[in-house]
Amino acid sequence: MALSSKMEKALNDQINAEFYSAYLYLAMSCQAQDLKLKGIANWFNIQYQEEIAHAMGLLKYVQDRGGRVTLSAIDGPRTQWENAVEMFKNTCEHEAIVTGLINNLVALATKEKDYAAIQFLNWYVNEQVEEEATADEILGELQLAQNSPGAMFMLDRELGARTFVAPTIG
Ligand code: OFO
Repeated sequence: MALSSKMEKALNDQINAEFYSAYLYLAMSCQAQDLKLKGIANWFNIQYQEEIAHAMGLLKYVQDRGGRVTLSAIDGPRTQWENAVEMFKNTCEHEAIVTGLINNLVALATKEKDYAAIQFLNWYVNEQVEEEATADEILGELQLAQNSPGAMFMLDRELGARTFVAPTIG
């Protein structure tokens, strides 16, 4: 079954949103580097790569369904945060917005009776649960460590150990 034009447009919009997420996390990675938080800079760099993978997963799906990929301009992200807590607060807010976007996509696929798309999008639904939980957990740890340089050092080191594992989407 071919993608409906509404579905095709919505998936293209989501490709753009995922690239925007990548851009936002790359900006956070650069800010963390400026703040000498190398581990957090690494964590956000991996997050940037994850978001690119999310965009590419959607892009491939549009193509697999015989749709047309239309790339559009990516908005410039915010580029300054005071500290790591502010960055992770922003991450939590941003992921909640993305969860809303994914939910809207599922709602549209349901309305269009596009059961294949619902199945595919399920991966993203689960991924959002994971992303929101992880960001929330790190925010909590950072808030605890905020006033202790030693604890912050350890946490930064821990976040520096994150490596990129290409996700298997769909
Ligand atoms: Fe693509 O999950 Fe974050 O935004």
